[in-house]
Amino acid sequence: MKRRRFLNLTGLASAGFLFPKSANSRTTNATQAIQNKPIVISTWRHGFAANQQAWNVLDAGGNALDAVERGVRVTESDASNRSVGLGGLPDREGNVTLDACIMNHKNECGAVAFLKEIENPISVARKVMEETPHVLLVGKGAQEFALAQGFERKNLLTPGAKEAWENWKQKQEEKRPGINHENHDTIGMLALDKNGNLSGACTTSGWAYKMHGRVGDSPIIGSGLFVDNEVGAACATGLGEAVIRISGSSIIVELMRQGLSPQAACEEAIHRLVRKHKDLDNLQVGFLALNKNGEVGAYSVYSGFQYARTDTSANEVFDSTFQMSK
Ligand code: SD4
Repeated sequence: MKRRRFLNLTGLASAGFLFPKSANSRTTNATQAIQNKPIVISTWRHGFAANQQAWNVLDAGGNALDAVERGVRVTESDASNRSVGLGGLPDREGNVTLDACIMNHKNECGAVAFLKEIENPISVARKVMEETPHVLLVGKGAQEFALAQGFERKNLLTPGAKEAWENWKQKQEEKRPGINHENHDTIGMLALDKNGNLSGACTTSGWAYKMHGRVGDSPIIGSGLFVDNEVGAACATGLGEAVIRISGSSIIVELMRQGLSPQAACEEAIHRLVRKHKDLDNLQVGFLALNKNGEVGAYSVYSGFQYARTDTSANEVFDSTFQMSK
Protein backbone atom coordinates (compact mmCIF):
# COMPACT_ATOMS: atom_id res chain seq x y z
CA MET A 1 0.00 0.00 0.00
CA LYS A 2 1.22 3.46 -0.82
CA ARG A 3 2.22 5.52 2.14
CA ARG A 4 1.54 9.17 2.77
CA ARG A 5 4.38 10.98 4.38
CA PHE A 6 4.03 14.12 6.41
CA LEU A 7 7.21 15.94 7.12
CA ASN A 8 7.95 18.27 9.91
CA LEU A 9 8.22 21.62 8.21
CA THR A 10 11.01 22.75 10.47
CA GLY A 11 13.11 20.14 8.68
CA LEU A 12 12.13 21.14 5.18
CA ALA A 13 15.63 22.08 4.12
CA SER A 14 16.77 18.55 4.61
CA ALA A 15 13.51 16.93 3.65
CA GLY A 16 14.71 16.24 0.13
CA PHE A 17 16.98 13.57 1.50
CA LEU A 18 13.99 11.71 2.76
CA PHE A 19 12.13 11.83 -0.44
CA PRO A 20 13.34 9.73 -3.34
CA LYS A 21 11.46 6.59 -2.30
CA SER A 22 8.86 5.76 -4.90
CA ALA A 23 6.43 4.89 -2.10
CA ASN A 24 6.13 8.54 -1.20
CA SER A 25 3.10 9.28 -3.31
CA ARG A 26 -0.57 8.50 -3.39
CA THR A 27 -3.63 9.05 -5.48
CA THR A 28 -6.00 11.70 -4.26
CA ASN A 29 -8.85 13.91 -5.12
CA ALA A 30 -6.75 16.96 -4.50
CA THR A 31 -9.31 19.45 -3.22
CA GLN A 32 -8.84 20.00 0.50
CA ALA A 33 -9.67 22.36 3.30
CA ILE A 34 -10.35 25.99 2.50
CA GLN A 35 -8.23 28.98 3.50
CA ASN A 36 -5.04 27.07 3.22
CA LYS A 37 -2.20 29.50 2.85
CA PRO A 38 0.59 29.71 2.20
CA ILE A 39 0.81 26.80 -0.19
CA VAL A 40 2.88 25.82 -3.23
CA ILE A 41 2.19 23.10 -5.77
CA SER A 42 4.22 22.04 -8.79
CA THR A 43 4.28 19.46 -11.52
CA TRP A 44 5.96 16.09 -11.35
CA ARG A 45 8.22 14.48 -8.84
CA HIS A 46 10.97 17.01 -9.47
CA GLY A 47 8.55 19.57 -8.03
CA PHE A 48 9.32 18.24 -4.57
CA ALA A 49 12.82 19.76 -4.47
CA ALA A 50 11.62 22.94 -6.17
CA ASN A 51 8.83 23.31 -3.62
CA GLN A 52 11.35 23.32 -0.77
CA GLN A 53 12.97 26.42 -2.14
CA ALA A 54 9.61 28.09 -2.77
CA TRP A 55 8.41 27.15 0.70
CA ASN A 56 11.42 28.79 2.30
CA VAL A 57 10.27 32.05 0.73
CA LEU A 58 6.58 31.63 1.60
CA ASP A 59 7.17 30.47 5.14
CA ALA A 60 9.34 33.51 5.82
CA GLY A 61 6.47 35.75 4.71
CA GLY A 62 7.88 36.33 1.23
CA ASN A 63 5.72 36.86 -1.81
CA ALA A 64 4.43 34.23 -4.20
CA LEU A 65 6.30 35.70 -7.17
CA ASP A 66 9.70 35.30 -5.50
CA ALA A 67 8.66 31.84 -4.34
CA VAL A 68 7.81 30.49 -7.78
CA GLU A 69 10.85 32.05 -9.43
CA ARG A 70 13.26 30.63 -6.86
CA GLY A 71 11.43 27.34 -6.82
CA VAL A 72 11.60 26.52 -10.51
CA ARG A 73 15.20 27.72 -10.76
CA VAL A 74 16.10 24.61 -8.76
CA THR A 75 14.78 22.41 -11.56
CA GLU A 76 16.26 24.58 -14.30
CA SER A 77 19.71 24.25 -12.76
CA ASP A 78 19.43 20.51 -12.12
CA ALA A 79 21.59 18.97 -14.84
CA SER A 80 20.07 15.54 -14.25
CA ASN A 81 16.64 16.76 -15.37
CA ARG A 82 16.19 16.11 -19.09
CA SER A 83 13.29 18.42 -19.82
CA VAL A 84 14.01 21.73 -18.09
CA GLY A 85 16.93 24.18 -18.37
CA LEU A 86 20.45 22.81 -18.03
CA GLY A 87 20.62 19.21 -19.26
CA GLY A 88 17.35 19.52 -21.21
CA LEU A 89 17.10 17.38 -24.33
CA PRO A 90 17.77 19.34 -27.53
CA ASP A 91 15.79 19.77 -30.72
CA ARG A 92 16.47 17.42 -33.63
CA GLU A 93 19.46 19.50 -34.66
CA GLY A 94 21.08 19.38 -31.25
CA ASN A 95 20.11 22.84 -29.95
CA VAL A 96 18.77 23.17 -26.43
CA THR A 97 16.06 25.83 -26.68
CA LEU A 98 14.13 26.93 -23.63
CA ASP A 99 10.66 28.33 -23.00
CA ALA A 100 9.42 29.94 -19.77
CA CYS A 101 6.87 32.34 -18.38
CA ILE A 102 5.94 33.93 -15.07
CA MET A 103 2.83 35.79 -13.89
CA ASN A 104 1.98 37.65 -10.71
CA HIS A 105 -1.14 38.69 -8.80
CA LYS A 106 -1.49 41.93 -10.78
CA ASN A 107 -1.81 40.19 -14.16
CA GLU A 108 1.72 41.28 -14.95
CA CYS A 109 3.58 38.66 -16.89
CA GLY A 110 6.76 37.98 -18.81
CA ALA A 111 7.98 35.19 -21.05
CA VAL A 112 10.84 33.96 -23.20
CA ALA A 113 10.78 31.37 -25.94
CA PHE A 114 13.35 29.65 -28.15
CA LEU A 115 16.02 30.95 -25.79
CA LYS A 116 19.47 29.40 -26.05
CA GLU A 117 22.44 29.16 -23.66
CA ILE A 118 20.85 30.75 -20.61
CA GLU A 119 20.48 28.46 -17.61
CA ASN A 120 17.56 30.16 -15.87
CA PRO A 121 15.00 31.34 -18.41
CA ILE A 122 12.43 31.95 -15.68
CA SER A 123 14.53 34.81 -14.35
CA VAL A 124 14.85 36.26 -17.84
CA ALA A 125 11.06 36.02 -18.14
CA ARG A 126 10.75 37.96 -14.89
CA LYS A 127 13.10 40.63 -16.25
CA VAL A 128 10.96 40.87 -19.40
CA MET A 129 7.99 41.48 -17.12
CA GLU A 130 9.72 44.01 -14.91
CA GLU A 131 12.15 45.79 -17.23
CA THR A 132 10.40 45.95 -20.60
CA PRO A 133 7.01 47.08 -21.93
CA HIS A 134 6.63 43.62 -23.53
CA VAL A 135 5.39 40.23 -22.46
CA LEU A 136 7.29 37.81 -24.71
CA LEU A 137 10.79 37.90 -26.17
CA VAL A 138 12.05 35.09 -28.39
CA GLY A 139 15.25 33.67 -29.81
CA LYS A 140 18.20 35.93 -30.47
CA GLY A 141 16.44 38.99 -29.12
CA ALA A 142 15.62 37.19 -25.88
CA GLN A 143 19.22 36.06 -25.53
CA GLU A 144 20.61 39.54 -26.24
CA PHE A 145 18.24 40.96 -23.64
CA ALA A 146 19.35 38.32 -21.12
CA LEU A 147 23.04 39.06 -21.71
CA ALA A 148 22.40 42.79 -21.38
CA GLN A 149 20.71 42.06 -18.04
CA GLY A 150 23.82 40.29 -16.80
CA PHE A 151 22.89 36.66 -17.41
CA GLU A 152 25.77 34.47 -18.49
CA ARG A 153 26.06 32.36 -21.57
CA LYS A 154 26.43 28.66 -20.90
CA ASN A 155 26.46 25.45 -22.90
CA LEU A 156 23.29 23.70 -21.74
CA LEU A 157 23.83 20.49 -23.71
CA THR A 158 25.27 18.19 -21.07
CA PRO A 159 27.23 15.07 -22.10
CA GLY A 160 24.27 12.88 -21.06
CA ALA A 161 21.75 14.87 -23.11
CA LYS A 162 24.14 14.92 -26.07
CA GLU A 163 24.53 11.17 -25.92
CA ALA A 164 20.75 10.68 -25.75
CA TRP A 165 20.35 12.94 -28.79
CA GLU A 166 23.03 11.06 -30.72
CA ASN A 167 21.34 7.75 -29.94
CA TRP A 168 18.03 9.19 -31.07
CA LYS A 169 19.60 10.43 -34.31
CA GLN A 170 20.94 6.96 -35.03
CA LYS A 171 17.56 5.36 -34.52
CA GLN A 172 15.35 8.18 -35.83
CA GLU A 173 12.39 6.23 -34.55
CA GLU A 174 10.74 8.87 -32.45
CA LYS A 175 8.50 11.11 -34.51
CA ARG A 176 6.19 11.93 -31.62
CA PRO A 177 6.94 12.82 -28.03
CA GLY A 178 6.78 10.18 -25.37
CA ILE A 179 5.55 12.53 -22.68
CA ASN A 180 5.00 10.45 -19.59
CA HIS A 181 6.16 9.98 -16.06
CA GLU A 182 9.47 8.59 -17.19
CA ASN A 183 10.78 11.73 -18.84
CA HIS A 184 9.85 13.95 -15.91
CA ASP A 185 8.64 16.85 -17.97
CA THR A 186 8.16 20.57 -17.59
CA ILE A 187 7.89 22.26 -14.22
CA GLY A 188 4.84 24.42 -13.62
CA MET A 189 4.50 25.93 -10.15
CA LEU A 190 1.66 27.83 -8.46
CA ALA A 191 1.90 29.56 -5.09
CA LEU A 192 -0.37 31.43 -2.69
CA ASP A 193 1.44 33.59 -0.16
CA LYS A 194 0.54 34.71 3.37
CA ASN A 195 -1.04 37.87 1.98
CA GLY A 196 -3.36 35.80 -0.17
CA ASN A 197 -1.65 36.67 -3.45
CA LEU A 198 -1.12 34.15 -6.22
CA SER A 199 1.72 33.78 -8.72
CA GLY A 200 2.85 31.10 -11.14
CA ALA A 201 5.83 30.02 -13.22
CA CYS A 202 6.36 27.51 -15.98
CA THR A 203 9.66 26.47 -17.60
CA THR A 204 10.80 23.77 -20.00
CA SER A 205 13.18 22.64 -22.72
CA GLY A 206 10.05 21.42 -24.46
CA TRP A 207 9.38 18.44 -26.64
CA ALA A 208 12.58 16.44 -27.01
CA TYR A 209 13.90 16.36 -30.60
CA LYS A 210 11.29 18.90 -31.69
CA MET A 211 11.63 20.76 -34.99
CA HIS A 212 14.09 23.62 -34.78
CA GLY A 213 12.12 26.74 -33.88
CA ARG A 214 9.20 24.91 -32.28
CA VAL A 215 7.70 26.61 -29.23
CA GLY A 216 5.20 24.87 -26.96
CA ASP A 217 2.62 26.00 -24.47
CA SER A 218 4.97 26.70 -21.58
CA PRO A 219 5.82 30.33 -22.43
CA ILE A 220 2.32 31.12 -23.68
CA ILE A 221 0.33 33.04 -21.08
CA GLY A 222 -3.10 31.42 -20.91
CA SER A 223 -1.86 28.06 -22.16
CA GLY A 224 1.06 26.85 -20.02
CA LEU A 225 0.16 29.22 -17.19
CA PHE A 226 -2.50 31.67 -16.13
CA VAL A 227 -3.05 33.59 -12.91
CA ASP A 228 -6.01 35.77 -11.97
CA ASN A 229 -5.74 36.91 -8.38
CA GLU A 230 -9.52 37.34 -8.14
CA VAL A 231 -9.99 33.63 -8.75
CA GLY A 232 -7.03 31.29 -8.94
CA ALA A 233 -4.17 30.01 -11.07
CA ALA A 234 -3.47 27.05 -13.34
CA CYS A 235 -0.53 25.52 -15.19
CA ALA A 236 0.04 22.73 -17.64
CA THR A 237 2.52 20.03 -18.51
CA GLY A 238 2.64 17.55 -21.36
CA LEU A 239 1.97 17.93 -25.04
CA GLY A 240 2.01 21.68 -25.54
CA GLU A 241 0.24 21.69 -28.89
CA ALA A 242 -2.82 20.09 -27.30
CA VAL A 243 -2.75 22.54 -24.38
CA ILE A 244 -2.53 25.55 -26.71
CA ARG A 245 -5.48 24.32 -28.76
CA ILE A 246 -7.81 24.65 -25.78
CA SER A 247 -6.07 27.60 -24.05
CA GLY A 248 -5.74 25.19 -21.15
CA SER A 249 -4.71 27.29 -18.17
CA SER A 250 -6.94 30.28 -18.87
CA ILE A 251 -9.90 27.95 -19.38
CA ILE A 252 -9.34 26.39 -15.97
CA VAL A 253 -9.22 29.79 -14.31
CA GLU A 254 -12.44 30.79 -16.07
CA LEU A 255 -14.12 27.56 -14.97
CA MET A 256 -13.11 28.33 -11.39
CA ARG A 257 -14.55 31.83 -11.81
CA GLN A 258 -17.85 30.17 -12.76
CA GLY A 259 -17.79 28.33 -9.46
CA LEU A 260 -16.04 25.05 -10.21
CA SER A 261 -13.56 23.72 -7.70
CA PRO A 262 -9.93 23.54 -8.91
CA GLN A 263 -10.32 19.78 -9.21
CA ALA A 264 -13.53 19.97 -11.23
CA ALA A 265 -12.01 22.68 -13.45
CA CYS A 266 -8.94 20.57 -14.24
CA GLU A 267 -11.17 17.60 -15.02
CA GLU A 268 -13.37 19.61 -17.37
CA ALA A 269 -10.32 20.97 -19.21
CA ILE A 270 -8.90 17.48 -19.70
CA HIS A 271 -12.25 16.13 -20.88
CA ARG A 272 -12.46 18.98 -23.36
CA LEU A 273 -8.91 18.40 -24.57
CA VAL A 274 -9.59 14.70 -25.08
CA ARG A 275 -12.83 15.47 -26.96
CA LYS A 276 -10.97 17.80 -29.32
CA HIS A 277 -8.18 15.35 -30.13
CA LYS A 278 -8.77 12.20 -32.09
CA ASP A 279 -5.29 10.81 -31.65
CA LEU A 280 -3.99 11.19 -28.15
CA ASP A 281 -2.31 7.81 -28.03
CA ASN A 282 0.47 8.08 -25.47
CA LEU A 283 0.30 11.88 -25.45
CA GLN A 284 0.09 12.98 -21.86
CA VAL A 285 -1.25 16.31 -20.60
CA GLY A 286 -1.63 17.23 -16.94
CA PHE A 287 -3.10 20.33 -15.32
CA LEU A 288 -2.70 21.80 -11.85
CA ALA A 289 -4.94 24.46 -10.34
CA LEU A 290 -4.96 26.46 -7.13
CA ASN A 291 -7.68 28.84 -6.02
CA LYS A 292 -7.69 31.82 -3.66
CA ASN A 293 -8.62 29.58 -0.74
CA GLY A 294 -5.64 27.35 -1.28
CA GLU A 295 -7.72 24.49 -2.67
CA VAL A 296 -5.85 22.32 -5.15
CA GLY A 297 -6.82 20.48 -8.34
CA ALA A 298 -4.82 18.03 -10.46
CA TYR A 299 -5.91 15.89 -13.38
CA SER A 300 -4.32 14.31 -16.44
CA VAL A 301 -5.20 12.48 -19.62
CA TYR A 302 -3.36 9.32 -18.60
CA SER A 303 -2.17 7.84 -15.37
CA GLY A 304 1.38 8.67 -14.39
CA PHE A 305 1.12 12.40 -13.78
CA GLN A 306 2.39 13.46 -10.37
CA TYR A 307 2.56 16.72 -8.51
CA ALA A 308 4.24 18.01 -5.38
CA ARG A 309 2.39 19.91 -2.70
CA THR A 310 3.85 21.82 0.22
CA ASP A 311 1.88 23.68 2.87
CA THR A 312 1.69 23.77 6.65
CA SER A 313 0.37 20.23 6.86
CA ALA A 314 1.85 18.38 3.93
CA ASN A 315 5.06 18.11 1.98
CA GLU A 316 4.74 15.29 -0.44
CA VAL A 317 4.22 14.02 -3.95
CA PHE A 318 0.80 12.82 -5.09
CA ASP A 319 -0.33 10.75 -8.01
CA SER A 320 -2.89 12.81 -9.91
CA THR A 321 -6.25 11.35 -10.82
CA PHE A 322 -6.70 10.85 -14.57
CA GLN A 323 -9.18 10.19 -17.36
CA MET A 324 -7.58 7.09 -18.87
CA SER A 325 -5.45 4.31 -17.51
CA LYS A 326 -2.28 3.51 -19.41
C1 SD4 B 1 5.94 21.60 -24.31
N1 SD4 B 1 4.54 21.42 -22.35
O1 SD4 B 1 6.92 22.21 -24.73
C2 SD4 B 1 5.89 21.29 -22.85
C3 SD4 B 1 6.41 19.92 -22.79
C4 SD4 B 1 6.49 19.29 -21.55
O2 SD4 B 1 8.50 18.03 -21.65
O3 SD4 B 1 5.69 19.48 -20.66
N2 SD4 B 1 7.55 18.49 -21.58
O4 SD4 B 1 5.04 21.19 -25.02
